[in-house]
Amino acid sequence: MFLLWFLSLLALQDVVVSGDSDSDMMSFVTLPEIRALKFDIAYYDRAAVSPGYWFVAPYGVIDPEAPTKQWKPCQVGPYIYDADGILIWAGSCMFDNRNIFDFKAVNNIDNESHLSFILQHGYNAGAADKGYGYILNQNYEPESVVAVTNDLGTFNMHEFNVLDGGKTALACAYRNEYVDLGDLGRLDEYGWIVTGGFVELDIATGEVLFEWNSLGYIPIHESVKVNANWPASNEPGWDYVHVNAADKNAAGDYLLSARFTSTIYLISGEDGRIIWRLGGKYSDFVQDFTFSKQHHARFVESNATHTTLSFLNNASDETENEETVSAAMFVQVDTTTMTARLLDRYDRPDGDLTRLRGSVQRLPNNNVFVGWSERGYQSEHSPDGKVLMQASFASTRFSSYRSYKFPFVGRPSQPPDVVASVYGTDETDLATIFHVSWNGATDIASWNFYARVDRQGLPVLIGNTTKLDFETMYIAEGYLDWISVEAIDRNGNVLGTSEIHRTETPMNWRLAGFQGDSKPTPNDPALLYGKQKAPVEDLQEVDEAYEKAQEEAKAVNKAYEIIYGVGGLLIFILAVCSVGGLLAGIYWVLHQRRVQAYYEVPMEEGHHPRQ
Ligand SMILES: *[C@@H]1O[C@H](CO)[C@@H](O)[C@H](O)[C@H]1NC(C)=O
Ligand SMILES: *[C@@H]1O[C@H](CO)[C@@H](O)[C@H](O)[C@H]1NC(C)=O
Ligand SMILES: *[C@@H]1O[C@H](CO)[C@@H](O)[C@H](O)[C@H]1NC(C)=O
Ligand SMILES: CC(=O)N[C@H]1CO[C@H](CO)[C@@H](O)[C@@H]1O
Repeated sequence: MFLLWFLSLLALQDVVVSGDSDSDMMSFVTLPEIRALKFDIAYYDRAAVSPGYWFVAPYGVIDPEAPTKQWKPCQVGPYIYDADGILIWAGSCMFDNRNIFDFKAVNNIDNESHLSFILQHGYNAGAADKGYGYILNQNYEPESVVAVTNDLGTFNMHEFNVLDGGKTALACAYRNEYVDLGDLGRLDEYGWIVTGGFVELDIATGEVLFEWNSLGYIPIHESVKVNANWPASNEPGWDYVHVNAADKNAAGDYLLSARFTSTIYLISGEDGRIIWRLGGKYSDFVQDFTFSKQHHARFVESNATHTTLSFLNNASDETENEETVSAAMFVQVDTTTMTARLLDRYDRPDGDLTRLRGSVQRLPNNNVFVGWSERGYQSEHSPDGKVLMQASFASTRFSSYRSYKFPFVGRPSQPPDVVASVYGTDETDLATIFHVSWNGATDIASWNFYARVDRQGLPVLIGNTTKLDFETMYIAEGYLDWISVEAIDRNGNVLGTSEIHRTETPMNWRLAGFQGDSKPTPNDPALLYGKQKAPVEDLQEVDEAYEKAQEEAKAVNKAYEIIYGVGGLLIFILAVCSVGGLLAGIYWVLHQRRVQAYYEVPMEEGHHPRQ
């Protein structure tokens, strides 16, 4: 009967989902305002990928949108997923659906996990809201909000690189300058150019501690994007360098990537002079590789004579390409011989070009994780170049400027979210359906479900289940009110406890298919789920029943999307099922009863629902 009911749901789902333009998004009963992007993932060697979570920040339109377009549910913003594409944190509502760039875990501040990102400037650029560099602690609370304190118009979107210790960070800086075009041999002519550089910011105050700008260091003719015969430009001017990444090494020198000179620069932290150029028209090195329009240049290692760098060789931009495939590159420059050699190259697995944006990361186990940006395309490679995994957003409408993988521990300051509702056709077949999630929490292995007779009543453990997805559904026998949940880690520790919630009831019980004379009253959970020891000989059976229940839970998890998508349908189905004399899911409830009735109410330390 349960199966029949479920199959009828699936049949209906086809009808429902085909008209649903959001099928590439996840939605949740517990967080109805959030639509999180789904990933399509292909694993080629699941066992060989590095442990860690994915950090992405999907955006739809690169420029801030008018506030009138912001009515939609929270979609755009920072997100964390696990390596199976299961959502861990949706930060889109926290930042009002605004674009977030360079979202990543920061594990170099102290011994705790942090997050950093750029909140893009507001819709009216130049107004008060110039954008910010953000650092969140592992409770998802802002620890530092770094504002633009100098004369720059916006917080540049390309880089927020928190340096070791978390005292300072690097950001890119663009300025419009009116200059003479002598660089191009046009001595008496003037025009506007957009210069590029970086600032090192004091994270506590936003004060600019060091600024470097291409003006006077990088001539216009070094650009691969400026044609020397172009008429002089009005403001803002020729985007002749387009810097997009900055880093700093232990010696205090800076690495700067400029996409439109196809050059990576080492810049002295002492006097700002360019120590060397790698790539582009005026490379200081004899190279055994080429690259162009690169992104995300980083120091991997450096000493007085050798520097190892990583970067994404996009090999293309919006209008042209120099190679046929983009690649993550690791190169070493040797300043004793002025040679640069390619150490490793990881081509984009689909053989295509990343024309804009992207990122490259060497992971702790030496795997390489690459964000190819468009549509959130990302891949992980073994050190010897095997593609272990590739994934991209199911939706074609979003990209992520960079994508990263990091270990991370998230401990949200908000309690878990739980929603429960009761259904049934008469007093004997009532069932309480729980949905639970905890936005941002890592390491949840299972959920414990509690009910009490009233707000002051003792919590009665009514069951537990493995966490399988961001949101977990659980069905318990009876009409349980005053419910709460506990998140449990794999060692049995309580990670967090929800508040006590009332169970939602149908607005009109009879319209919801309830056949009883009056509306039902909640059960006393202690009577339904009182203390009983599991007889030893039954344990095996309990395990089997539990596994089966879990399988069923997966199926039901799909079904509820319909139930909640079209509330009326559930009523219809319940009514239809009640004609057959069976409440939908009664099969489930029977199984659950056999399982849960055995569990003792845990009242020892570590299992108390914390209040
Ligand atoms: C980080 O942990 C190490 C080793 O446990 C300890 O020595 C160090 O003091 C800690 N640092 C901070 C900033 O807490
Ligand atoms: C600098 O690094 C290179 C490459 O790792 C290494 O061969 C060289 O010995 C290092 N030099 C010093 C002084 O440590
Ligand atoms: C549920 O709780 C019981 C008793 O504490 C435990 O043995 C079992 O592993 C738990 N099941 C899950 C899925 O956590
Ligand atoms: C590998 C790749 O796509 N490289 C391109 C990156 O962008 C620069 C500049 O736009 C191109 O010159 C490269 O060919």
